[in-house]
Amino acid sequence: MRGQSLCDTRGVRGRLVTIPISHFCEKARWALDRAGVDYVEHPHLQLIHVFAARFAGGGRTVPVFVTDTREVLAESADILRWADTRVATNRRLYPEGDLGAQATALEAWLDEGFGPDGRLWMYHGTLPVVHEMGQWALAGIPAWERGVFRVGGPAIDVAIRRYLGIDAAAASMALDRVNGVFNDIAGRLSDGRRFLLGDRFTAADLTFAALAAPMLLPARYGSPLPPPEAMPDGLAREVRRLRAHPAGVFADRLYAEERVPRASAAA
Ligand SMILES: N[C@@H](CCC(=O)N[C@@H](CS)C(=O)NCC(=O)O)C(=O)O
Repeated sequence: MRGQSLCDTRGVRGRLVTIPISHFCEKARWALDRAGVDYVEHPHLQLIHVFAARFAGGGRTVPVFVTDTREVLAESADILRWADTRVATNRRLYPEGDLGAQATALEAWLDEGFGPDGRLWMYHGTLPVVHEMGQWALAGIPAWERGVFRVGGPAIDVAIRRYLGIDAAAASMALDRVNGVFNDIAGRLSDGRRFLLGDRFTAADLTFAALAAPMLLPARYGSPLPPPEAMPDGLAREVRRLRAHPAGVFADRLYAEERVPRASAAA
């Protein structure tokens, strides 16, 4: 739990169950932060998150957002839509009409392939050095779960690999597909437009930038991420290459211009 004690929930509009470094959780955090929603984050270790997600009323994935009226939103896209009801019409991530439909379609495409592919590639490279990732992977998670991480290193590696079907061949194919998405995004922007669907920031832009985080390690991410120097060499090389790619430069600009920090985190 961040920026607030366990007991102090005054003014809280919801609770967000996360794996803190998860990019799907970042996607939800970004939308909630942008809408100025006050919420408490409940960060958990990978695999333990399944119990936390179920306990909150969701499925086996995070983010899960529980609103102050006890509505349970267990898909990041549903959290974005809920957050969108809290912003002025001209700032909506899903504008009315065709633009909104296009934003929805691009978001779904990125959620389906790009998100899982980037995660698989990143885990394949970092699981061998999982203990060196502790200071980032464990940000804000409960003490007993940190204990599980410390004693369970090799077992965590095996368990996550099995759970997500990670091996060298899968990681290499995932990186190929990630490169394809970066090229696709760059192609969409090649006519000089400011955002993926024109001159307005939508759910498609937010989703691309958040889900690109394993490849770009943005400094303004809503949970601490390692710098490239802390990553294994092969990963660091790819991060630097993709940061320089036009789609990487675009995501970096979105983080600089659109990623407002969480209101209560600054307090
Ligand atoms: N479609 C879901 C995907 C979320 C997702 O894949 N979350 C990951 C963390 S990055 C997770 O919980 N993975 C565990 C699992 O798939 O069981 C969403 O958009 O919320």
